[in-house]
Amino acid sequence: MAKGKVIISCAVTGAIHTPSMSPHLPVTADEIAEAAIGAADAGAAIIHLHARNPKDGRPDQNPDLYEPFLKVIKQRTDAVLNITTGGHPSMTLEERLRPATRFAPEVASLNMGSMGFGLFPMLTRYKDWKYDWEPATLEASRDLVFKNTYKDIEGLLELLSPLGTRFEFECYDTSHLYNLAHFLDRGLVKAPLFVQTCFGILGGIGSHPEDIQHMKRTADRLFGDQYEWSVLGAGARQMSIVAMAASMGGNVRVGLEDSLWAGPGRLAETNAEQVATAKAIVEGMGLSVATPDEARQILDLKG
Ligand code: KMH
Ligand code: ZN
Repeated sequence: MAKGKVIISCAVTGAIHTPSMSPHLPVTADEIAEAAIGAADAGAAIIHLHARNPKDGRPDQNPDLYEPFLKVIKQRTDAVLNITTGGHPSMTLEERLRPATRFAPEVASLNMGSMGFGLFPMLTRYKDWKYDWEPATLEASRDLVFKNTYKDIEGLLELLSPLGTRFEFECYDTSHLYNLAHFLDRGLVKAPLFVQTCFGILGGIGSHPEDIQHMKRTADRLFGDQYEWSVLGAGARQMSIVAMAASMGGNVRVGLEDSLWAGPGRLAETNAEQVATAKAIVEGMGLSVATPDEARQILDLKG
């Protein structure tokens, strides 16, 4: 594979942002499909997907809600589809695994450790926003553990690896990189590892440039040439993290799951807009963006 190919992933809706935070957050199957197709057309090779209940926008892991948008996205793009197994931190593991188990996607996310998951700063930081599903979800979030024990991770690998699904290993701090190295040592995961380092989630590492360098250095030391590095930045620093990682040889993830913003005080109107910005940053550095088939080759996906 030619050097300098950057894989752009786009996470189009996620489970954390709520409809009242942005009118542009995709909620229905049609909206999620349109968002994904727009992102793929704009240059995203991988689309990371969650479903929501169309009635109120809550994250929902009912596979029947995934089916219609998966079908349309497959018909209209050749993007690599990546289904969440994280769901929402308040869901049970069994619930979280239902869609990936049913659809055996090329890629599924795999969260590499348990952590506090701070949803509540949204309310205090953004005073005009309300958390749509309070009090239960917001109050519960103060006491919430995003549970990803060694047993959970092992069970997930045993369930999905035989289906040919490979993983976006979501690592929110250096401890998660060490957890991944542990599974590599035990032969339960195999290279090339697609390591998604996540910055700026309360409960994980921050989004300072030194945090990004530290995660990259640690991953380099643990995995050498056995991994592909990607970054995602939660919130307003999304694009500066894209720029920094691309300049350091990384792949990037954008999308409304991780940030609602297109610029200071300006909401992104589409996922495609963020993908186009990321692509311009990458190409402005003289690098080029990987096609879905190039991403398949780089990450050794089943296709
Ligand atoms: N929004 C990311 C920081 C998952 O879907 O498995 C977390 C995520 C988890 O993407
Ligand atoms: Zn996700």
